[in-house]
Amino acid sequence: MSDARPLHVGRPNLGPREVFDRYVDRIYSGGWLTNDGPLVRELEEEVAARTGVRHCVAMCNGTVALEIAVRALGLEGEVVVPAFTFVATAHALSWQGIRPVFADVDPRTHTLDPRSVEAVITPRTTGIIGVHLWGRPADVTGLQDVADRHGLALMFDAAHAFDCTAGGRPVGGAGRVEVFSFHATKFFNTFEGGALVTNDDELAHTARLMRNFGFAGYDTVVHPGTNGKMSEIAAAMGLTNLPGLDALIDANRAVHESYSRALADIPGVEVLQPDPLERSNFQYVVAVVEDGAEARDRAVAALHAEGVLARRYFWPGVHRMQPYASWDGPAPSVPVTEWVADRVVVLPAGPGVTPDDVSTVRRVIASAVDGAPTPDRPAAARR
Ligand code: T4K
Repeated sequence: MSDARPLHVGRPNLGPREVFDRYVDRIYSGGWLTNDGPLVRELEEEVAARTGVRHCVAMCNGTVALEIAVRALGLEGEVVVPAFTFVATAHALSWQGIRPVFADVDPRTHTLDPRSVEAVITPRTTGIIGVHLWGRPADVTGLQDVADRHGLALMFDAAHAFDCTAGGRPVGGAGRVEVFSFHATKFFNTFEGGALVTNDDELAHTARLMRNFGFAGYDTVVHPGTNGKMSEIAAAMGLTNLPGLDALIDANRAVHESYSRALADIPGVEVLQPDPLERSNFQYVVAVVEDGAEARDRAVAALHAEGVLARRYFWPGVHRMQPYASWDGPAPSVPVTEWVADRVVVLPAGPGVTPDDVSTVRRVIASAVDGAPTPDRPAAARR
């Protein structure tokens, strides 16, 4: 590492402090802190415009937004989800008494494979949740086709995919509803936060009611609901960060390309590439160590020893996490998920990463996986 800066995944993208301060001044002078405040409304308008959808309903986090989306869609029984995702995708269902059924992912994209979805549909299935993992769009057309043929509701967990495209269109308008996370570690953050976006007027109306305990007026409750509201300070952070996103994508892309070049000559290590036909936010630099879990974990440990906090993510697959691992019945057949979960390492990314940092990461990984010529280990000495 080039200096004592922390080099880790999940470093927040922060807009200018003076802009944030101006929003804080507005909060202080208005005395309005939460409950559908003016900054939340402004953020919702901006997000809806940026994603090209009719409705954005801002929420306190992505998980609650997923839970509300699931309820607003009326899902029940079983819902198909990828086994390779963050656990919140499945928990948003089981938390509400719905059974997540795990399907496999495509090895090239790490997103839900429509053929695998089709294989696990039963008479109890009511929906499918695709995940745009790492910001790479799921196979929206293939999943919609499966959903249509079986009469299922399709929604997307777009937690990673703000400002990305799917089929050339901004992520946000596919399926019945899509859900973003604006967590601190995401491309676009509001400290904690999230949003449900949809072109369905009725669904948006229901989600707004559910977000606020089902209140339809001052003392009129028309629906069961929860507290999913975004606060004004969270919206202030969002409004501060939005204008910088285009520049952030450029900076993220440069770092992604730099890693891709640097790691290209390490046999058995590959940096996952975004779809060249889509816009990506390049928030995640995902390396795949083909030798398997042992080599991958060696690389992660060696990086940690150098102060580089790279992470394996979503290991060992959600189907192997509780409570799902203990559920009765045969274990889901998700070989690609298991292959990928054993091999993925997410590297520190973002504008703070320097060429020196990338060289360090390259040197450490090469040496740990024992597969590349490095200054201290020439090619001839390798196995
Ligand atoms: N669906 C998907 C596909 C998701 O990935 C997520 C969330 C959700 C749904 C649910 O959305 P939310 O309800 O979270 O809005 C993180 C996040 O907590 C979580 O938002 C995210 N996905 C998940 C993939 O990762 P951890 O376990 O990685 O967090 P933690 O505390 O270990 O931090 C990771 C790294 O980030 C560390 O290197 C430290 C750094 N960091 C973290 C925070 C919070 C900072 O530098 N500053 C910070 O403020 O979970």
